[in-house]
Amino acid sequence: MSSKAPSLLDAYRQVRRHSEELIAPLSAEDAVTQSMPDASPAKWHIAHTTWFFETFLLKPRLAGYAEFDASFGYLFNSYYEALGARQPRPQRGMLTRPPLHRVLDYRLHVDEHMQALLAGEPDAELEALVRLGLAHEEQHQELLLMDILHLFSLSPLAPSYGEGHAPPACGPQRFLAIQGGLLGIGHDGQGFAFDNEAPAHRCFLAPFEIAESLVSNGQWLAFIEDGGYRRAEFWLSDGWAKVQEEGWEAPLYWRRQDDGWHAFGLAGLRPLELDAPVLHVSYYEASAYANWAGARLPTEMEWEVAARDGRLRQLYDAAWQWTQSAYAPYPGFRPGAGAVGEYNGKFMVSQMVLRGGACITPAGHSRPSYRNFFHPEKRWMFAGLRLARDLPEQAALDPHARELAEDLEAGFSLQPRQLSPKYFYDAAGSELFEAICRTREYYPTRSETALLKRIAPALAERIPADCTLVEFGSGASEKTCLLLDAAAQIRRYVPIDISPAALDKAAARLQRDYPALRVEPLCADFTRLEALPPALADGPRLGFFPGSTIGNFAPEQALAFLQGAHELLGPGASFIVGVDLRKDVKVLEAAYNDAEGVTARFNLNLLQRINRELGADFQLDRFDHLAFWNPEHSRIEMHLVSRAEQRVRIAGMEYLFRAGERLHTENSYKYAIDDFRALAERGGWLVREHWTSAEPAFAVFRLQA
Ligand code: AVI
Repeated sequence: MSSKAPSLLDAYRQVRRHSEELIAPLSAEDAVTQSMPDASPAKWHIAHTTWFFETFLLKPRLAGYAEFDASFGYLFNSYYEALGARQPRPQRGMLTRPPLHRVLDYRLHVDEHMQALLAGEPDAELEALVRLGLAHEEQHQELLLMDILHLFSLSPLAPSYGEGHAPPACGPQRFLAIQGGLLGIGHDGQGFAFDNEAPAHRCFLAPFEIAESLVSNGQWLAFIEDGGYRRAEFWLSDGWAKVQEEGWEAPLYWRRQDDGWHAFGLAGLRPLELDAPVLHVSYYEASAYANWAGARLPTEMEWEVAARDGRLRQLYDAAWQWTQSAYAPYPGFRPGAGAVGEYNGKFMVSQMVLRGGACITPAGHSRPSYRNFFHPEKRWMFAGLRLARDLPEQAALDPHARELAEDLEAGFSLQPRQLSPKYFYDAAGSELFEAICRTREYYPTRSETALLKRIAPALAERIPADCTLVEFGSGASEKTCLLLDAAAQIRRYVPIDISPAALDKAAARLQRDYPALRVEPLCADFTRLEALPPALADGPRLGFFPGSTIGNFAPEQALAFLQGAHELLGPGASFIVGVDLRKDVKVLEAAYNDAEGVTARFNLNLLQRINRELGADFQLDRFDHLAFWNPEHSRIEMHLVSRAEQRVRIAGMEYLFRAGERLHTENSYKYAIDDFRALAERGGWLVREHWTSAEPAFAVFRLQA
């Protein structure tokens, strides 16, 4: 079997044959009766689609073509003003003449001549018109089935047209998050589309979520049972008026019988299938249902963006889906020249857009940009609905979470994605960091502690009386005791930390162990602190920044921090800074890849925190910890690596992580003595002294303002 797209002539033959197959189950009486002004008899549909080819293709383009019947222009013109007077639409059912067999002869006549027209290589304009004629005929194939169903629904015999047009069942009613932004919609000109789908253009969408499946009969039943058709609060004003006027109690073809609800369809009257999509509801009903369900209808732009996302079910094979968009031209829309320009353009008012496709839509007829449209009260189409909801605005978050959300949004828009390591230190993260410090491989804490013990007397000698000790990123304040034990002249202690839990715990312990000390904890991001509260820091000041936390800043940030600390601590202050030193790569890499996996848990805890604080859905087992030495930048880098392609929802946004994609979570710069000395001096400090620990080497600097 060839997988090639059919030639134009083959496509023509297939579409035309399908129309004839559709009328095969009908009697001559079925084919001529008009059940309401909106519907047309089947005979009229198959004549009108033939008239389209005769009028727009054969007459203007096939030399010597003789019109089949001069009266047919009046009988089978639908709405083209440019082509003159026509049979009024509500009276198409009066056309008992020509008889059906003459209409079928008309089809044969036109088909023969179309074959002659398409025998050569058609030019682009001819091909475009034929494709329009075929798409038009496919629309009428669907209309024919809609109209037959309406006709049969009025028959006391409840006839069956036939099997084979059932929609697929609704699946899980999950909502899928779609990231907003400036997004493209509309047809890009590749392949056939109707004029109303163009021009392609961009529109701004706020983040939203949209249901994976359509609303089911079962859900609709719950709406009915909850008084949905009797409670004005769910309805638009026009819709409520319509419900009263028409006495609507259920979708168009639902019938309440002694043994429960039934639905009439092309296969006849059947017990209601609860997991089938609801069909034959008006826009007004769809909108009322959405209100009742605490949701809304999507806009047509949202629908199209979501359809292109690839995760929605029942897009084209179940029911047309009402949108909350009024049918209007796209920016820059121009109708085609001549009578075909009347095809779509003149209907762009008072109708609502439906997207997707239905179980009676010919296969392959629709596409993501397809715009169907009907008046809001119409119900005989195969119309259903898919719900949408706004995603909570970031404003709903508390200020801390909002800051995280904003930093995350900014960092995740970079390539590679990144997030500041300051977010590691929630309560669990602070404890995990303490656990890292106890691992065999993580030497900085041990090296620095040993060094501080050794030099504490020397440091104490240089600490002035009545001094205030200000510690940046104090965490558990463990190394602080080494200074406090050696220098009783320290009167006040100001630990500054971003984690309230760690801060409270450490402050309480120090207050207990050093009753003469005034402990004044300050919960803050010390990189953003512009001044110390005056009451907290009178007298000489001593800054303390151990642990090589300065290594978590990029060199320019480290410089800014040193300058800021100079300002904050003020004239005459001293500053004790711990700095990890460059060394053997094996030692460095082992320190960030401990065998127990504590560092990995610390790294992954960042995702846990985002889940908790921003309602995100990271699955921790779908990311790996990665830490390695980057010699070019003289730093250890930590990342989280996505194990597979996955989507993560965070604070109303959705992020795609490709397999192997990294989230950069931390840098830990390692210095040479001279490099740090130069940096401190650029930061405005005098480097008074430095000491180096035993291997693995770590340095402590004493700076003077
Ligand atoms: C706090 N900071 C100095 C530690 C470091 O070594 O960069 C944080 C850390 N990250 C992984 N292990 C420890």
